[in-house]
Amino acid sequence: MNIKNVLAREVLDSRGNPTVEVEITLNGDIKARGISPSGASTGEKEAVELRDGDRKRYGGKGVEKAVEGIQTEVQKAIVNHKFATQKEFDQFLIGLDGTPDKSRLGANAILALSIAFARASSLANKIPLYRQLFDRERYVMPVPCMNVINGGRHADNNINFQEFMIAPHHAPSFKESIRMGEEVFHTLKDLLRKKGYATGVGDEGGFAPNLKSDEEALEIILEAIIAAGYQPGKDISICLDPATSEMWSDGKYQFFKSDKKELSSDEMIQLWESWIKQYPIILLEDGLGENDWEGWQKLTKKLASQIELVGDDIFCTNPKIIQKGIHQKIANSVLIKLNQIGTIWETLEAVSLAQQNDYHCFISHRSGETEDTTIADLVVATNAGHIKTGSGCRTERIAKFNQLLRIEEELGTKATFAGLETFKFN
Ligand code: 2PG
Ligand code: MG
Repeated sequence: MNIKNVLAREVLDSRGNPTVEVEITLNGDIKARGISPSGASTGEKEAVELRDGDRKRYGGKGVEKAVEGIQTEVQKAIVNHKFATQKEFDQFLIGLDGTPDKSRLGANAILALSIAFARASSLANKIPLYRQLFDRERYVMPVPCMNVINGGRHADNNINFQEFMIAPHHAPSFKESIRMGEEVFHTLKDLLRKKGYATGVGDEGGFAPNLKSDEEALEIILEAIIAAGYQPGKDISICLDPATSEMWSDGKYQFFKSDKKELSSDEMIQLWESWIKQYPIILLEDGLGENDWEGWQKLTKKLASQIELVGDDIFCTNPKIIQKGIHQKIANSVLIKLNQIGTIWETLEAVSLAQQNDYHCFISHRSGETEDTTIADLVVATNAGHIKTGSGCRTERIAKFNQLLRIEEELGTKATFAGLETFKFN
């Protein structure tokens, strides 16, 4: 791939905050774009976004410096250069940046470049992006884990935990699975309205009502699943991301919204044990915080044989940290977010390390998203079997579902739907 030109610009994410878009042109005038997403409940060890800090523009969130770095330094370094593979391109950028956390050029700049290069390569090779990322005979279509009730840092309501997801796994295809999910989503809206709750949505398109408790979120989701004509546990189960790093302070978990209680690490584990007994929960992400490794070991020992325990903030999609986690028997699954590590190649490295060690990979969007649908192709490429990319509305979320519908159609008999198996451990 010979790079003819690279352009960058400041565009906006789904929260109306600036982010970086890159356009790469290859020889032969093949042109492709990439846009970086952005998180709100970020892990401490994530690759660093470069933001201007000039409070007169976008409250300091502008990305003009990141754009300028691409237009000057990166452009000079990559235009008229040949890169044979994604690895070569991404390693070149990592070397050019020169910092361990990509803070000089910015992970937002580097990821947008990396995505644009992957897309340009797929166009040059005349293959779909998922095949460019990983060429296989057969692919697995993911279960969409839809975040139907938003709380925590993603909504201004009184729910402490960040994400209450439904996983419509008992379906013959992705297409049917997303239909089931949407039916529950709409039924849930009617139920909330009937109960006098607000039906406005949070950052990821899930409802953000003021409920009496976090448990009520589970109860009302179950009610919606049944009212939509499905059986909880058999057809549709529940996945949670309470994002507890956000609650961890002074060695305790502080509930910062409704019922301002504090729980110890052991008490949090007890809470999860009781919820798992009571509700059809099959996946728990960030059930404990990123700085509670001891708690995580206990949690894993207790619950890893029963459900998928996903590490998000604790791993930050970073192969070095994932390796440490595997060694210390932390979790049994890794959340995969492109911009936590900052390049496509390192993301694929993180996935293969996890999969080689029998960890699951749960592919994820960020709460600040765009029309870029790369994660839809990524989940198919990696055969990861499940994705979270928001709820049943908001186009920056639905764009990924729509891309998955196209991919499933294109793959035809070369694809199978993941189903409940994808959450199980042998
Ligand atoms: C998470 C994500 C995505 P954010 O915690 O898993 O749902 O949120 O992008 O704000 O980190
Ligand atoms: Mg998370």
